[in-house]
Amino acid sequence: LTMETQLRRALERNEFVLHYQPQLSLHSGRIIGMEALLRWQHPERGLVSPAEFIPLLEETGMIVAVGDWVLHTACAQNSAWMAAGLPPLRMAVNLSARQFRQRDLIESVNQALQNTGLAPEHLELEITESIMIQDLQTTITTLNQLHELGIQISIDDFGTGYSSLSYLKRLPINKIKIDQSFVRDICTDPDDEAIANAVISLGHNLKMQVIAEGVETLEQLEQLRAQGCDEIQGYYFSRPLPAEAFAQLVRKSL
Ligand code: G
Ligand code: G
Ligand code: MN
Ligand code: NA
Repeated sequence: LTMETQLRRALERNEFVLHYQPQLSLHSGRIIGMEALLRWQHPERGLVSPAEFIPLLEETGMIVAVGDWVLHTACAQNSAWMAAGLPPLRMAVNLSARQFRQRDLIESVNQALQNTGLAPEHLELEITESIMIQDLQTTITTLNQLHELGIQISIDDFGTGYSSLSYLKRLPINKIKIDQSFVRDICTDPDDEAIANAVISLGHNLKMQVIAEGVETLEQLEQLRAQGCDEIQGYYFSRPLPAEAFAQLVRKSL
């Protein structure tokens, strides 16, 4: 079977799963949200990373159907957790460029919220800088519509693409995610420390929150806290977890 056929079957056979990685506030020390990360539970190969199949989903356009499944599943899970008594958390979902450009994106997002009863402020959509530079006018319109729905918007992998600072000012962005490539050596490389400082100041001056990704050590956490970063995400606190393990971690940390 070709990979494409296998992926089509995976969706039909419900072989995709979401794992959830907690995001920690450096102000309160509490879990305030999570990022939904797609995995493929392959019958023979076990858990397959999205790095291996997202590019093909994008090429074939299947990312729209799979992305819809991700959106619905993540919203349903967040809604179920709240109904089960977990504190309100914000669920971040990755949007690929292709999904962002689909004509009925707003309708899909609205449907996901309606069908699951999730309040829009408990959903965050992660977009990349590449989205911002393609067809700016459409990007502005789409982001404004999402913002009007009450959804949070974050920029993923910030600093690795080609965003113009003037776009940041013109778009309704709530949060910047500092890419893990700048976090890795933040304690030893003065250039990375300077970049993180600049991104944190930029974000705060534009009234945005700043989260650092790929935090693997306490030293990195302390450094980021000292620099005024708002939130962290990374293996230091937790790897992405299956739903039940994530819920247990939240209950344990209450
Ligand atoms: O854990 P990690 O291997 O999960 O993710 C690898 C890459 O796949 C990252 O770039 C991440 O943004 C992307 N990714 C993970 N889940 C999704 C998803 O649901 N949709 C899209 N478009 N990308 C995802
Ligand atoms: O592209 P995006 O930022 O959405 O993808 C996040 C990716 O980073 C996922 O593959 C996720 O599993 C991975 N990740 C999350 N925390 C860490 C970490 O602390 N270290 C490393 N190396 N990767 C991480
Ligand atoms: Mn992401
Ligand atoms: Na990222």
